[in-house]
Amino acid sequence: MTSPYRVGLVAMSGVRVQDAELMALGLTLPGFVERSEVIASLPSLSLLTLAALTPSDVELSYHESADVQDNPGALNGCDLVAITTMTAQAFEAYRLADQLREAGITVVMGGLHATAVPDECARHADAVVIGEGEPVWASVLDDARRGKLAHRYRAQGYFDLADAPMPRFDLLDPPRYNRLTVQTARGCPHKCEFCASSITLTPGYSTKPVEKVIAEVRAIKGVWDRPFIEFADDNSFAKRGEAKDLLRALRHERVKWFTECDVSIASDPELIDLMRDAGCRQVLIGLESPVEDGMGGIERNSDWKLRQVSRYERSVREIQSMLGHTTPAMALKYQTATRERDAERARNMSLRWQDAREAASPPTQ
Ligand code: B12
Ligand code: SF4
Repeated sequence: MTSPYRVGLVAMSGVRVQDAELMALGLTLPGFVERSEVIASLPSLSLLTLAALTPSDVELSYHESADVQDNPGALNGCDLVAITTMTAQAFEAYRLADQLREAGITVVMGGLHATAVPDECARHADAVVIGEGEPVWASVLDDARRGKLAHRYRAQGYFDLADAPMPRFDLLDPPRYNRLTVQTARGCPHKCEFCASSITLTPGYSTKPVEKVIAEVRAIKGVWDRPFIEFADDNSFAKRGEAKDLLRALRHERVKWFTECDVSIASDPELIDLMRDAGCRQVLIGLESPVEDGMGGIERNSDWKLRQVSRYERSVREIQSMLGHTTPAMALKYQTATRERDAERARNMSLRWQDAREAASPPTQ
């Protein structure tokens, strides 16, 4: 009898909050350090998704990088190891990949970092997957098993989230995580010049059908009674009608959740009411800068971000007052000679917003 083909999935989890320059300017990123303690343990939804698309005769194992980084021997029985990459942990991923290949294990890399710099990743992997994984993963495995692995794979066209498989949450050891993720939307209708997000994977904005999202939430509840869910979206709620349908359905699931969206929700009180009733406990909104200087041209479709800055403070207050529990965040863009002044203004604004947040009821999770 031949032994099964063994595939190890390695998630480069964890959080990186390191910018000595920003710290020297006095920025403390209010709320982020606390948030990072909660979320650092999130598992990799990309790998759980690929696992769902893996033929049943392949033996799968899921690993967090922290467990294998200094102990690559844990992956010794694998024929192939798939590593998901984020730029912040690229060097750790490369080191692990190099060690595995020296041990004769085939390494495949994919994810946002591999998509951004495939040539660099190719120096450390037998194959690099560029873009969305769903359309090509089965071919990667099939080719690898036949000894015909190509160096590059790139999805043709774009994956429709209506075809999304149920992620293999059952591969996880739930007690080690604080939250689990569900993706309700991929892409973003905006196009910010610095964005390394799922707009890198898809030029459009696609949403997952409501019934699929609810099925995933229920699957999570199957492994974890009272989960806290993080939506792995860049910009939830951009399609308002569908978003409201989802929120109405989510209300009955009685779960608490966090998501990322844009500041336009402030002008839709019905949406915010639905979010609150559906269990939203935190939203993270990328404001980029507290001042208009330097914001011009950031959003390439219509300078949408620049046009929002003057309303930021009011919008954040409105969202906080309606939602109750929120963690607004600024992804600050620092540039040129305005840095010192921006830092001062950001500090003031952050503190005022934090005051408002503290005045609201404390988050429950
Ligand atoms: C959840 C999340 C996290 C979780 C990650 C948990 C985990 N173990 O993966 C936590 C909270 C830990 C986290 C941390 C950080 N994150 Co984060 N995070 C996200 C978020 C919101 C969702 C990721 C996700 O699950 N997407 C859904 C899955 C299905 O999509 P995907 O991961 O892209 O995978 C698809 C393809 O890329 C591909 N694929 C992915 N991996 C692989 C592997 C193989 C082998 C193959 C074949 C294919 C493949 O197939 C998948 C299906 O199509 C994204 C934004 C986003 N929407 O992607 C930001 C995002 C990934 N994070 C980002 C950043 C900056 C960070 C931090 C640096 C923040 C910080 N300052 O600390 C840290 C760094 C973490 C690290 N270890 O390096 C950036 C990454 C930019 C970059 N170039 O890497 C993003 C894009 C947000 C943004 N807009 O800036 N994050
Ligand atoms: S609004 Fe956010 S997710 Fe959308 S393109 Fe800009 S930075 Fe990326």
